[in-house]
Amino acid sequence: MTRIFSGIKPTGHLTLGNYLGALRRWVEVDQHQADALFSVVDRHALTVEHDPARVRRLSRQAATLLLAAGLDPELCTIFVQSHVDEHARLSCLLECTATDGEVRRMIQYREKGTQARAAGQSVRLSLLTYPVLMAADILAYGADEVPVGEDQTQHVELTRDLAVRFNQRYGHTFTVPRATHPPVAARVMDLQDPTSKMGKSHDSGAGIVCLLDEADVVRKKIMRAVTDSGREVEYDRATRPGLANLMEILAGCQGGNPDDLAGVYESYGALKKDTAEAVVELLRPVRERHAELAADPGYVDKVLGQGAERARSVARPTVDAAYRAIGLLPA
Ligand code: AQP
Repeated sequence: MTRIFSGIKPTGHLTLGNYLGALRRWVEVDQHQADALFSVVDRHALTVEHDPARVRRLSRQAATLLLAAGLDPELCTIFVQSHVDEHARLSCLLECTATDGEVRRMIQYREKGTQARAAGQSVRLSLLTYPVLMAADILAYGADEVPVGEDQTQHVELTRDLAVRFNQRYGHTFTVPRATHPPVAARVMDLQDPTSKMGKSHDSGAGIVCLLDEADVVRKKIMRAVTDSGREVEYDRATRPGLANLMEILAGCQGGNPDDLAGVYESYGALKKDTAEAVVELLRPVRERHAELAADPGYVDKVLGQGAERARSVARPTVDAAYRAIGLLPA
């Protein structure tokens, strides 16, 4: 059976980008067709300036939202990364497999490092090594597939390179995984700056739709989305990124194709209105279920406890094998 691993960072409130780019497919497809493991990757949230209480709160909220969106602990494994030591154990071996040059090339490291310096903050060493920890997250589980948004493609490529290198040097230990992306809305853009990704840790609150935003807030954000001064509703990501983003969001909500929306709308206003209503309807059940689950934290804890136990049992043999293969004396 295909094994799938993917994760979500508790660096902010989960967004429509997380939902359309990753979470929805985990719920609708992956958990039914594969042995799927989904993790709140909390150690990744420590790679930038953070507030401990906020990370704890967001980790619980992210886990609750995974369940609210429809992940079923009877069908898949849901857990918190820091509850499973195998990630850290493997990460240190992969740091001895990766090179300084290849991790410095990662786009996210360069972008976030620049942002931190511009804000007068120091750049944490963990920001540089974060893709290696992500590789450990994936390789520890022998994942065949990693369903992610397009922004994670480079990190999954690095994971593949590390798996191949380790296997060649020390003998076959890891499955070489591949990234998979949703057919539409694999990269939802910020509504106020449609040339940047809608990211949960980004500054522009008005450009980001959060899964827990009230319906009226969602409507307001979408109605105020930046578009261009043209009139025709055409789909062209390169020249009309704001419009294309709205068309992708609407197509993503409806399970259609953004090209098919060209010619359907006579004005940007009408497109925005339908997009807003589609998003409100998409998120309504998630918000309602989240409210129920948030009132029962004991249930969420139980799911996470059982998930961590299963994750450990899957990861341990592979990580032990990697320790032996690389030359460490068995305990
Ligand atoms: N805008 C997006 N469009 C499509 N997919 C997206 N994903 C994230 N943003 C979009 C996908 O959601 C999964 C979890 O994402 P994450 O937690 O790793 O990253 P994030 O939400 O992008 O959070 P940050 O903190 O704002 O991240 P940075 O600043 O590092 O980009 C992934 O599958 C991701 O592809």
